[in-house]
Amino acid sequence: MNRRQFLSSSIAATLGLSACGGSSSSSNGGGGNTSFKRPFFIPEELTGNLQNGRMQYNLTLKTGLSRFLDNNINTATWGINGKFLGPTLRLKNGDSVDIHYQNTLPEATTIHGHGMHVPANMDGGVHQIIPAGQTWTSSYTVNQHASTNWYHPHLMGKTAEHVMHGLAGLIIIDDSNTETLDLPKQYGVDDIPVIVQDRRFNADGSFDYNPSRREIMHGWKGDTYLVNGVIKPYLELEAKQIRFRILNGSNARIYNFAFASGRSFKQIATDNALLETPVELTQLRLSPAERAEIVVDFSDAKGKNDIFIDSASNAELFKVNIKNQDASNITQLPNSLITLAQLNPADAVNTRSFTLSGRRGQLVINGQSMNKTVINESIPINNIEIWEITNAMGMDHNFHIHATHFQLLERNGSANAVAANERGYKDTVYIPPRESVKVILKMTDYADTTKPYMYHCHILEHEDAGMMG
Ligand SMILES: [Cu+2]
Repeated sequence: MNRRQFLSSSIAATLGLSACGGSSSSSNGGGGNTSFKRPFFIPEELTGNLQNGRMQYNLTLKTGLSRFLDNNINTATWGINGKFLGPTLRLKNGDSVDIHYQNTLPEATTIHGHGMHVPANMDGGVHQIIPAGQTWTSSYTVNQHASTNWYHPHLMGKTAEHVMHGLAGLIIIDDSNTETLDLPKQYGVDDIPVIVQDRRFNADGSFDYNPSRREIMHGWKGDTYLVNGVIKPYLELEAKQIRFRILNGSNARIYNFAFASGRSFKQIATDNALLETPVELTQLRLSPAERAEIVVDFSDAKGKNDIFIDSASNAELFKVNIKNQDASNITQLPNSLITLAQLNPADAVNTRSFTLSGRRGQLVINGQSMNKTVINESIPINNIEIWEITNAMGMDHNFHIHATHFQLLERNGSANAVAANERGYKDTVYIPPRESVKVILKMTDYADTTKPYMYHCHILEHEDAGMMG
């Protein structure tokens, strides 16, 4: 691997230096002749081992060599229990779990449970460092709705680089409500995990990740797309309703997911819970770290195929081949999925404002750059609060809050501007240039006066450049 190019100086250091030149990227043309030749990869499902009443999950962070490209070239990567990405952790609401992260990598990192409602010292944020050679255990009792969450590094100043290496995996939470619903739920068969990321490759096969100052400011974007770590795979499916659990696992790219045919689909879940009712869409926008579960009805498509695309960049992501035979275990998507407890703005006792902006070459929130030793905001437990978040810049940002979900009240001062598929539980929200959002939230269960949670832009280069508190 070309470590000099890949392991570039930290994002913050790059921003502090004068602007560096253009990237030395040598594009492989978005996967070129690898198109739809490789099977879709389904990450292993880890259901845990019961020990003394607690479910145990053993994860090993390690280096590996992955084969993304066609020309027998290896790419040095990091993975969890494998070469690239990690297994899907399957947790049940109410279970007590111990997730053991053994770090066999050459350097320290952290692993954050994104979307998980857990105590601050179990969150895996910038303060829960796992030194090289050591194991850190995240212990908690699962206490939230069924949802598709994920785990990824959160080391201050190094998150973008560590995720780029390959550290990420899904956490699927199940609960009793969701189990009773007639939803596709056979993992890897009609319930398909979809982690979408973008990369660039050097001629020697190594990842090319050496963001310039400009790329840090505008968000680093690759020219080649990976779906669960595979370039343009194909997926064989039965002609019936199929559920996709989609994670935008990219550093900065914002996707508009769609089918090449224009086929419509129903979104059934946002970041942290099912939607109350399915929302029909033909385009699904996800900014980095956002998740969506969708159900696509292929019962009319026996023997046909379709391509899942990013209509924002016109990229083909993967192909679905629908089997030319009758489907088994058919499901019928219900019209009513869940009743979500709604927070009432009239009950809010506090309003906070967060302005995302640039200052003297730094990316800041309320004028301040992330400082590990500063607690920027103290939120009383069970306070209902409204947070107004403004993107004061002419570039994309999003906003992620640890510890709890929120509900979107307004975009640019208008409740009507909140799309139907955003009216659910969220932990990350896209804020277009010069726009604002208003969300309502309540921190519950895990008061801690010393160990903080984070809030930040989830464009990883921005987060590493200080846009975090
Ligand atoms: Cu940002």
